[in-house]
Order: sequence, then structure tokens, then C-alpha cells
Amino acid sequence: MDRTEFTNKLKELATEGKTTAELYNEISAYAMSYGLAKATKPATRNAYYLSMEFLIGRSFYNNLMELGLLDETKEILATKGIDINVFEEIEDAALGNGGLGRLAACFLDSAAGLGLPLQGYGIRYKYGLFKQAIKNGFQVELPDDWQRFGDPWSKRCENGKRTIKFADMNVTAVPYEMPVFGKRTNSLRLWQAEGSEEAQKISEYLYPADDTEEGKILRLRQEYFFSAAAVGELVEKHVKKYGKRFDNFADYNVIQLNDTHPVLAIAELIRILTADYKVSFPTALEVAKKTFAYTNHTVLPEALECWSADLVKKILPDIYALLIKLHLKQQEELANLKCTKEEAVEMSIYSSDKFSMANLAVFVGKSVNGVAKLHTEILKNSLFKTAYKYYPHKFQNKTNGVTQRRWLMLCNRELSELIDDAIGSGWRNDISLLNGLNGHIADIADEFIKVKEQKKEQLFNYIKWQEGVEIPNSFIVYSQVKRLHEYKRQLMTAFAILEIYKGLKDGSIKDFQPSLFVFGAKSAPSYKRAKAVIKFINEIAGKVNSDNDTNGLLRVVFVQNYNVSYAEKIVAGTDVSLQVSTAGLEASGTGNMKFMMNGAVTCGTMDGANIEIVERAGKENNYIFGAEVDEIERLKKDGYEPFKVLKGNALHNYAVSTLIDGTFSDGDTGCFKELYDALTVGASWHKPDNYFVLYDLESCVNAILKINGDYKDKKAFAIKQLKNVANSAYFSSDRTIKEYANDIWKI
Ligand code: 26V
Repeated sequence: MDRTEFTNKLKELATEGKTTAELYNEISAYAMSYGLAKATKPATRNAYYLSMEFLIGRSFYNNLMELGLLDETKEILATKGIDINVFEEIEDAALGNGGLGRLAACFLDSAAGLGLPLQGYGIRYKYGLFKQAIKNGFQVELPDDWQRFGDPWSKRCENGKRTIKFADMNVTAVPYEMPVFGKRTNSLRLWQAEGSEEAQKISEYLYPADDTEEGKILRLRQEYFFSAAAVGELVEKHVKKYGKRFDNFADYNVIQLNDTHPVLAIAELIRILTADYKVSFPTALEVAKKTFAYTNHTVLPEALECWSADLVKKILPDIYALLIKLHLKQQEELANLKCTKEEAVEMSIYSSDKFSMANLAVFVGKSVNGVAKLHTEILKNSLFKTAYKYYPHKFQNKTNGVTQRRWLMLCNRELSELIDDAIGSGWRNDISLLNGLNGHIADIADEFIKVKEQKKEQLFNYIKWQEGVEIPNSFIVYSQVKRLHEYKRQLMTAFAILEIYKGLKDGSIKDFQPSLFVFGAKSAPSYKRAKAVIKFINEIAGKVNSDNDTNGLLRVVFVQNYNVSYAEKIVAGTDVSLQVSTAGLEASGTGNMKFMMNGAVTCGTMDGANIEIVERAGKENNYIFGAEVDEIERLKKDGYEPFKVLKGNALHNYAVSTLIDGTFSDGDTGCFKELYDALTVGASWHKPDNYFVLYDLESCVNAILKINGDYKDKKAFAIKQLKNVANSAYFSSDRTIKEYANDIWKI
């Protein structure tokens, strides 16, 4: 279909009596056939991005924009009395859980936008990340049946079917191809598991509970399933094109392993080459060493995949045998490098009856990267310290980025147009030009204030519609939206709000500018303390919002079902981005970048990419507080006693005590007491206040109050915000992808 045909089809589209879903499917189908008609020359060398998650969000608006059809579609629909926003009813594709999955989606967008051949491989989950409702303040999980309106942006590829073999069953893997439009059309191939009931389960849920043996097996199957399907397809294509030779395999294929989940792909490639093509093990390993690269996304030990050897033996005996072989080969190589016994154990692929996917990836990967400068330093100096000693050439940094097409042009048209007015629209094709905005900041500050107000009003309307909470205009908007985890310290923000509330009540805080705190977060279904924090924030919201003494000054809202589409509205309508993780624990963060691009100042710790954000936008235009990595390390070494912090501080005592003094109800679950205990005596295997919430609380409150004071000079504040916009080009995933392409993929 060409452009004229698309226009005609749309003009002829009969809308009478059709549901939104029907219209959505029809228009999407036209756009698909227009997009697919624009042929892209296949590349000889491709990069492949293997990821357990692709958090795509809504494809409709983004694809129409990428294809240059958005404005026209909007206009034609308007002539038929249809507001293009009605398609917001259609579900997001939430095939991911947080930053790691959203990063994968941004990378695909950027590669296509830049014309670089990067193809994605993942799982086509029947149900994406659960939908979250808040009932009586508690998180409730509902199934996310994202395909129920159809899936017009994918094409089932019947002839790409493959068989994936497990010890106890064969599973059919069927690829669904989603085109990724841009300067070239790339693809995301998502595998669906078919066959017996057992087989189908493999692609049923994203992150099934893995606290039972059954759950662990399912998760292992998922990881092997999509990795094996991807690698199998790549080898088959290679053989078709070049015959049964593999010395040139790495000339045409490079595979990026997104965290530890797809690392079994390494063993699978070696298995196929040795078993099906009779390549020797050492030669097959050499091919793998040239093909794979690994990205680490977290230093939290509990999130680094380790597989019980017994389990692997039971489900994937051939892979088990190969992992042992890889381990022995690794130990041989380490002995040649003259490393000590302890060092060899630390780096080993197999130890204590477990296989470490991270150690395997570091051993075989030709490159290992972290996702922000600080994070990569931590990998080199701590998590993979010994590996860095012996393989320093493998380590490199690739600071994350986000796509400005979705996260600025699409979600904030008003700001984008203001930028166009100031510097022309060239930045839309070459994001580095956005730096030119630095020369125009003072001229557009007044206009920027208006845009921000507009975006806040849109956000408030949406919140009113979704949550039934009304926010008066002119409130400062502070937002903390991200997965719920103790290290991200939503609890610290909650305490800070309570302290401010108290200060407003007793008059010790004066001259306070009305402020709204927006939270959005999903907690892992089995993560009790994270769920307790959700309830706690909702209790605080209930109290603060209904207190007529203060609710003209302070409001709190916890939005339900925070997802990509909600994020698009929140980042545009926020003044202050809360990024308050314990220093050293947030690998990068990418929400911080989305907020920066939309002109929010960062109120945060020196962690992850926050460091690089303030480096570029200026410390004076952001609000940094809290202990830095060195200090946290020192506290861990010398001992940290949260009780001492509490003892001398009446405000902290007030805030923390609300967990146990009956101020709030946890519905008799005991979950608030558990939070209290985690802070004061320790919970699970953790020390008291393992994440230094109380240690940083005072400086957190002060930072929030300082921002509040500075906001009084609206223009000066707008200038700080604009400094962030103008210096955000570096945090475009276009820049990140160019670095991957040049330094790792050589595409
Ligand atoms: C996973 C799990 C699963 C088990 C329970 C604890 C836990 C904690 C963290 C994770 C996260 C795994 C990897 C991940 O999503 N990392 C995020 O990757 C983003 C993209 O690089 C980065 O911006 C975030 O800082 C990082 O947390």
C-alpha cells in the first residue's frame, strides 16, 4: 500500500457502529501494510538483542508517528467526529516489568531510527505484567490479557516454526514478527510456545512465581526456550547462506545478552555446532567468544541468575553436560592465567552445585558492559573485580538512554513545538542539535512555564479520570514512578512527606508552595515489604488529602497500574523527578532521563545515571543529597546503627512510629510492623535499615524543602528546568545505540 492508498482507505473508512477496537484494528492494518511496503534491504551483518522483556507500551501512536501518518490520521478521523485519543482505551503491550524491558524497546526504536540493523528476540507472553488495582490501599494483581483487542502490529510466521527439545517434552516455538519502523524497518521476533498444555505454559506468563521447584523449572524453560529458538534460527539462516562453515559466523552475527536471562544461548550455540554440525568443542567455543556480548543491569545478588545444577540436568541434560565442559575449560584457562584458587572459585561457572549465568557470560562474552559510568566502575571494582583483573579488555561502559521520539516528541508535543520555535526542527532528526537550546533558555522561559502548566493540567485531568482524585492547578508536581523496591526507597519519600505534613500542621514549616507527590509503582506479587510500602503510601495519602488544615498545600496520590502510557503523561507534567535510591544500587535508571528531557529537575542521590545528568545539566540546576557510594561503603564497614539516627530526631521518630502506633491501619496484616522491624532490627537476611533510609532521610526532607523554596521564583526555576531539557541529548538512546554499534556490534 502506498501513501495515497493509505489516505484513501482512511477517508473511505466507515466508522458507523464500529467499536474502538474494530477501528483500531482496521487503521493499524492499513498502517502496517503501508509500513511493510517500504522495503528495507537486508543487512549482511546484524546485531541481535536477546531479552526476556520488551516493554513496548502502546504501538498505535508511536508507529503512526514513525511512519509519518500521525497528523493525517488525526485530521481525517476528526472529520469523522472521532478523537484520535479514543485509542487510549487499547491496552499497552506490557511484556516487561521495568527499566530493563523499556530500555530494550527504546534500543529497538533508536536502531530503526538510525538505520542500524538490530533485531530483537523475546517471548510472546499471553499475559504481560499484571494489571494493578489498588483496593483498600493494597495492591491487587489482575491478569493482563493484552491481546484481547487483537494484535494488529504482529504477523504470525508459520514457516518460521521450530522445535525446542526438553528432556521431557518437545515444544513448538512460533515466531510473531513485529516490525520496528524508522529509517529502516527492523523486527522484533517474539516466540510463542505451542503444543501440549505443559508446552503452552512456557509463554503464558511473564515472570511466573518462582518460589517453588515447579516455578523454577518453568522459568528455566522460558529462558532456554527463547534463547534456543533465536540461536537455532540464526544458525539455520547462516548455513543456508554460507554452508556448513562457522569460522565466519561472527562476521555476520553479534548477539547482545540483555542481563543474565538469555545467557543459556551461549551453551545452545555450542550445542548446535558440536552436536548438529560436528564442530569441535574448542572451535565452537571460539565462535561463541566472538559472537556474544553481555550487559549487566543490576548489582543486587538476588537478581543475578544462578541455576541449580540438578534442575538443569533434569530438564536440559545436553546443556548441563556443556555447562560442565565450559566450566572445566574455564578453570583450565584460569589456571593458565595463574590466578589463585579463591579467584578461580569466585569466577567459576559452576560452584556449590549451581551454575552462575553471570560468570558464564563474563567468561564467554567478548564484552561486558554496565549501564552508567558509576555502575560500570562498580562492576570493575566490586561485582566482577577478579574478572576485571584478568580480562580488563572486556569491560566497557554504555550509559543508558531513552528514545526522544516517544519520550519527548510523542508525549510532549507542546514542548517539542516550543523547541522547534527556538532552534528549528532539526533536532528531531539529529538529537545532538538539542544542545543548541542552551543559547535560548532565557527567551523561552515564560513560554515554557505555560507549557508545563498545560501538561500538568492534562495530567491532573487524567488522574481525576483514573483515580477519582482532584488536584487543584498550580501545585508543584514531585513524582516518584518506578518499580517498587526497597533500594529505590519510596519509603524514604513517604517518611519525608509525613515530616513535611507535621511541619505544616504545627506551623514550623512556613511559606510552603502547594505540592503534589505522585507515586506509581508495581510490586512483585510475592514481595511483602514492597507491598507494605504501597499500603503505607496510600494510608498517608488518605490522611493528608482529607486534612482540611493542610490539603491546600499538600497532596499525595498513588496512581494505579503505572505503565508506559501513564509514564508518558507523568513525565511531561512533572516539575521534580525523585531519584532517591541508595547510592551504588540503581544501575542507571532511565526514568530520570525521561523526566530530564521533559524539563523536571532531579531531586536525587549520586547514583546511577543521576551523576551524569547533573554533570551535564549542572549541579546548580538539580538537587543532589544523601550519602555517596564511599560513605555507604564506610558505613557498611564501620557499622551503621539506625537506632542512633532515630534517637536524636523527633521528626524521624514521629514518621517511623506511624508504622506501629496506630496512626495508620495495615488491615491487621502486620505488614507495617514488618517494615518497622526491617528498619530497626533487620528482616530477612538483611541488617537493620539495609538501604540507609533513615541515614538519608533528613537530607531528603531538606532537598524537597529547598526545591519548594526555589520554586517561588518561577522564572528562575523554569530556567533550571530548561537547562535540563537543553542538556538531555546525551541521554537519547540514539547516542547509546551508536556507541553499541561502534564499540561492540561493529554494524
Ligand atoms: C530484579 C529482581 C528480581 C528478583 C528480586 C530482586 C530484583 C531486583 C532487581 C531486579 C532488576 C533486574 C534488572 C533490571 O531491571 N535492572 C534495571 O535495568 C535498567 C536498564 O538498564 C536500569 O536503568 C535500572 O537501574 C536497573 O535496575
